Amino acid sequence: MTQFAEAKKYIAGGVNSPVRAFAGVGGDPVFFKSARGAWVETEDGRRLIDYVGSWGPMILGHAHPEVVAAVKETAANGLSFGAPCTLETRIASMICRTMPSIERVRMVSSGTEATMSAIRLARGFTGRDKIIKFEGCYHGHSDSLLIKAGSGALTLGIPSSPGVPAALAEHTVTLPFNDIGAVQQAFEKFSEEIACVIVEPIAGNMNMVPPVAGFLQALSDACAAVGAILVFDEVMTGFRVAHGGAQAMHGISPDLTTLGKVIGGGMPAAAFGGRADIMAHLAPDGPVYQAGTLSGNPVAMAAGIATLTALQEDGFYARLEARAQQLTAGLAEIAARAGVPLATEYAGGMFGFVFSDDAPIRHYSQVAAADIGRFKRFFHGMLDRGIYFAPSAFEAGFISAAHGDEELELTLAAASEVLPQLV
Ligand code: KE4
Repeated sequence: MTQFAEAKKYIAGGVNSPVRAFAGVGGDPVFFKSARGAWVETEDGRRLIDYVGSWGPMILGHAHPEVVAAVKETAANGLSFGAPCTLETRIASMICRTMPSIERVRMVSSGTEATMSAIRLARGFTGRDKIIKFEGCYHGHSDSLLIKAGSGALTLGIPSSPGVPAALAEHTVTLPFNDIGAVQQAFEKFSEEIACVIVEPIAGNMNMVPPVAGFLQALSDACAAVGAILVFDEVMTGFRVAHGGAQAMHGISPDLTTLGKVIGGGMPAAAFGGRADIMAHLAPDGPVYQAGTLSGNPVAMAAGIATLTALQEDGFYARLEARAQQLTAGLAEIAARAGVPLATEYAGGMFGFVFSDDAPIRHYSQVAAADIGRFKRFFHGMLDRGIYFAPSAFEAGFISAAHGDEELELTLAAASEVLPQLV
């Protein structure tokens, strides 16, 4: 019996998160046994170069010695207290000092918790119900965010999953990402009904799609004009595309920010934070309730602190971005030589590639229209040669500080064999 079949006997769908099941690429998922640096060892004895990095957290590479040591040392002193500890204050100060828009922060255990809580806080602070999100952006699986556009962009949302009440979906308006006109129309129509806008400032859940010039500023201006809250979901981009995240890269100060992935260094930790006057509405100081047994867990904090400390190293992000540029330029060059249309993107340690001749990719519709069949063949061709990309055409990829010349050379050598087969 395969490991996947065994898993399916007990775990719904055989996985604890759907994207891991390989439904986006076909075949059975790879079971990982161990990981170190840029490499993973699989249960069936293979070594793979990993460009998923646990979907973003492993920015230093897997099993980084300083992170593992911090976890071991902290765990030996107790795994969870359910009481304040100074490790929470320490990581909070690191976050606030790195992202000046975050004047106060609250630690939670997942990105979903962070965005769900930020939405509730924005609704509680403004006394309004409507929220605006963007097609192709993913913010975790809380009810108000599992919503797709209704019949038209400006119609009220409809659930994108069973189990989400229509009555709740109606408070979410889903707009096309990077469409400034649609944002302006929505604000004209809903104006002071809008509690907040939530956006991935660089989208990483429709492959990788950067904001067009003026888009983020337009969101900031529109929110300010009607007293709505601008929420940057930086669960993926925070400490990933730049030390200060996408907000530092694009020079926009959101009212609230959500973080996750990198700040936990692989342990369950996420956060939301922002303007002190908004955060003052959060229990216990204010009426908006939010809580969590393992929020600020000392072991997770220790992993996050060790990670955020290591990435403060001089030139860390310049080296990371140079690798991402080298990888994507190499893939683009090989694809061009082979006559295979491939659009690539990168920002800091995050990258994307889409099999499309419609570059640059700036809209979800372009990703949806790309050649998914080619992506699947590329994914498996590379996996057969020991290179592990995200098992979905709608995900971004991640470079770590442990990806060096050897990993890039092996990756591009494999691509030189696979891409010409896709013509
Ligand atoms: P989590 O609840 O999975 O920790 O975070 C949700 C989330 C929120 N915001 C953004 C921008 C995110 O990318 C995510 C989660 N990202 C996915 C991968 N694109 C996690 C992988 C998975 O679902 O298994």
